[in-house]
Amino acid sequence: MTNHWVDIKNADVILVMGGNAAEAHPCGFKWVTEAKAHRKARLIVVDPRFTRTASVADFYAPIRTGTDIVFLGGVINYLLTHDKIQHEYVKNYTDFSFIVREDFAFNEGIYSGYNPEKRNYDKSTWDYERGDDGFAKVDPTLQHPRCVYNLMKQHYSRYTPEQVEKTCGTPKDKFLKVCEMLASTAVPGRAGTILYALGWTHHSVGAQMIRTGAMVQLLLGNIGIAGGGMNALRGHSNIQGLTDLGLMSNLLPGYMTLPMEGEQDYEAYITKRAAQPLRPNQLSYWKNYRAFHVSFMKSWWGDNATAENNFGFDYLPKLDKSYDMLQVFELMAQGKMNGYIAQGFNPLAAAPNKAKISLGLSKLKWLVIMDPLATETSEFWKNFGEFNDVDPAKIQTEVFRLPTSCFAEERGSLVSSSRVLQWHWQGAQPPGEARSDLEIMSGLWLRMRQAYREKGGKYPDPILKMTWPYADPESPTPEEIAMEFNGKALADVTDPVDKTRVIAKKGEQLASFAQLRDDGSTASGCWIFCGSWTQAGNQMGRRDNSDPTGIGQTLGWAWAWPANRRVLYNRASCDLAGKPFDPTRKLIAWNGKTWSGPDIPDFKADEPPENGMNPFIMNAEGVARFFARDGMNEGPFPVHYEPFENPLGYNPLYPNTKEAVSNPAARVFPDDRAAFGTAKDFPHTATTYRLTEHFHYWTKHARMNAIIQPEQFVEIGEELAKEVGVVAGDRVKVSSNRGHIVAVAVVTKRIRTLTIEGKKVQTVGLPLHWGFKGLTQPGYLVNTLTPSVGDGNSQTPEFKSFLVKVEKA
Ligand SMILES: Nc1nc2c(c(=O)[nH]1)N[C@H]1C(S)=C(S)[C@@H](COP(=O)(O)OP(=O)(O)OC[C@H]3O[C@@H](n4cnc5c(=O)[nH]c(N)nc54)[C@H](O)[C@@H]3O)O[C@H]1N2
Ligand SMILES: Nc1nc2c(c(=O)[nH]1)N[C@H]1C(S)=C(S)[C@@H](COP(=O)(O)OP(=O)(O)OC[C@H]3O[C@@H](n4cnc5c(=O)[nH]c(N)nc54)[C@H](O)[C@@H]3O)O[C@H]1N2
Ligand SMILES: [Mo]
Repeated sequence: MTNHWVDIKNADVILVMGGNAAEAHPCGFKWVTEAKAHRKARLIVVDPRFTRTASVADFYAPIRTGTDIVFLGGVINYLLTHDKIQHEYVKNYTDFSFIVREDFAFNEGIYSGYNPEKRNYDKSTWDYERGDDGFAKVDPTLQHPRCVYNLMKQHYSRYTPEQVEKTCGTPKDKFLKVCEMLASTAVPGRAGTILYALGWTHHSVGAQMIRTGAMVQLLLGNIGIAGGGMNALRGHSNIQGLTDLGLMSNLLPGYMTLPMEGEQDYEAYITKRAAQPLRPNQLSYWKNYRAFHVSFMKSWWGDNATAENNFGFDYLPKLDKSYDMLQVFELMAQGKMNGYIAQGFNPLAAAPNKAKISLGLSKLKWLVIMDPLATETSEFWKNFGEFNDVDPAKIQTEVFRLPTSCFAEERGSLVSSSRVLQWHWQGAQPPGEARSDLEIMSGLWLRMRQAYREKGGKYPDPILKMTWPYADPESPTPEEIAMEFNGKALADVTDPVDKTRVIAKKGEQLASFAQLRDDGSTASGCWIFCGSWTQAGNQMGRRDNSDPTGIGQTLGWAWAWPANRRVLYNRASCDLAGKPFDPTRKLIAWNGKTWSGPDIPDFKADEPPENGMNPFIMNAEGVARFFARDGMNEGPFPVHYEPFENPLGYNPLYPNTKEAVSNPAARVFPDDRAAFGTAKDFPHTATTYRLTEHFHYWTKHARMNAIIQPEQFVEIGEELAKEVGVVAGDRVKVSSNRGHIVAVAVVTKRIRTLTIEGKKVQTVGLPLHWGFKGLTQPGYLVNTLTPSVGDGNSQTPEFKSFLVKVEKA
């Protein structure tokens, strides 16, 4: 989240789109209720289904799955053509005035630089024109035909209300009503927030859907203000912590990135990431990348990381490609992997195209399961009759099950969607032979190191030179790990201006990432967590919920990254002179000498507004980007592409294209493409989702949950039910080109027939929670049906839009 849970109460308009907060985030949803009760906030829900969130909304609009960019692009078009934008904000704090290179182009769904064989882009034309001074050129009058404002206006001009109705199936009047409600927040003093989750991420254009939402928020001046923001409602209780700590295959802690194979040179690696400012007088905060990165390597390799060996850069793996879930299961299916550790992960149930997952697992030599429960994956080789499709006689995979404890049986910190690191304490002892993940991983690591010591290996240094500074090496404590993530001074750290003044003594915990150095004198496992465990102790354990201004800025409650800041980009809540746009919901202001709170300023604390530094200091341009100059793989402005399995067979926005029907830069492996079906055989559009009564695949092991939601069901609309001759309670067979499931039909008014390009489209709703382990009725796994195709940036699977056929079983 750019903002935080409690801050939702400050919103005047709340758009829940691409998520179902009332059911999947019921505790956090109370802040929506607060906003409605105390601010008369209007809640809008846009979802293919009339969800329980929709049932308490002020306004609901239906949408076809996978078409949110058309809808949001339509909102952008509406805001621009009706002049419903926060002018002062957009003019000063975004890239509206930046001039784009002349050779940048966009034609029928494809941007300049496309390579159809490789299915990727050379992004060099997606950039600004530079002046002789090296800075980006701007035209503050916004007259230049290639300034971002004009390009964007042109780009979204075809996203009209009529087009939205035809492509999304959202009636035009309903769409316009949503536009009007959102537009009411374009004035200073009114705030709108967007809450989203998987309804946006689980698409082959998921990251771009989120981007389009962020663009709407920028036009309205809703980023950086109380009650505003782009708020990702994260899934598992610590999934925010997972990405923060770099547990994605291409990341390092604190959103630093691993080097690629071609990046063997340390200076080049750093220069590429430590962006120089693109405008005069601008701070580009990533210029500190080297300090964060060196401190990170010091934390891993200690005294073995020296200036002479680039602090151990050679020890870091260099990637030939990203090793995300889809990639890993592709390699496994090709027989290119020997072993796999599934730690707190049930891929047979959770990953797309189950047949491919079981094929891959069957080719492994060994599979390690670390889990408190017996998962489907841990018994994938057993033959569960009709629910499983493997022949155990043919499978050699050796499976090791290591029982772990569960979160309530250990202490440590969890990072919430609010970016708040909250310490929690152990509630119970783990049962039986269960051990904590920390202990199991340490045991594996120590034995691996021993094996390298004894037998050598191709390049044992990264492992042999790593520090392991824990009192009990077999079982490091959560406190030791947390202190290491925060980091400490390895030598006296001095003030950069007054070099005689020591700000952190050797051995002391650091107070903030501003104290990190690039000379090896500091260590920090995760720079954004620096400040969470200081000399004053564990900040994550704090429980002071006083809120001096009443807007939910409880800075004494636990600790938020970065720097205990609760609202990111909060400099943008003030005008150029440093006065809050909305004094009643002030986050920070310039008091003549410094920027000060109730929040921690997201800015240089003593930078006078008149110097002209811009608020978005994590961007080299200092302003927010409508034009994604780098970063996004399918282009700088989001474009509508159809889901890979779609009911139309063409792209209604760009009807003449063959290359750009679906995302031209999405990742598709050849065998997966061969497994796609078409609307001729699979005429119904399906989406998958969760229910309040279950948590994924674990709570079916709990008796109460198993009783309240005992069995797989499928939601279909009344018209589809009639069409296929099914009444509520009948058993239906749902098939895709990859397999089928059988389940109970729930016939509902909550899902309606949509008219898309003059054609009727039926949506099928598939909750995902059941399987063949646990106390619920044994059944199929929903991911038997889903296609294996990844978003162009995140490689998140397209779980939310694919084709099936429903028939009476
Ligand atoms: N009770 C419970 N709570 C949970 C979980 C759980 O298993 N059970 N899981 C947790 C996890 S890990 C996560 S990631 C979160 C997920 O939280 P959510 O994303 O809110 O959960 P989902 O139910 O997967 O999907 C949300 C909604 O997206 C809609 N949708 C599908 N396709 C589209 C589309 O193309 N456009 C739009 N606008 N909407 C679409 C679906 O109809 C559904 O209502 O929930 C977390 N909370
Ligand atoms: N079709 C479809 N597929 C989906 C989704 C969808 O919406 N539609 N959602 C996707 C999403 S967002 C997610 S997050 C995944 C979820 O997929 P998974 O993460 O694989 O599923 P879970 O059942 O939440 O958790 C996996 C295991 O973690 C174990 N566990 C719990 N606590 C601990 C612990 O402390 N240590 C260890 N080692 N294990 C523990 C649980 O017992 C459980 O078996 O599913 C994805 N798959
Ligand atoms: Mo999730």
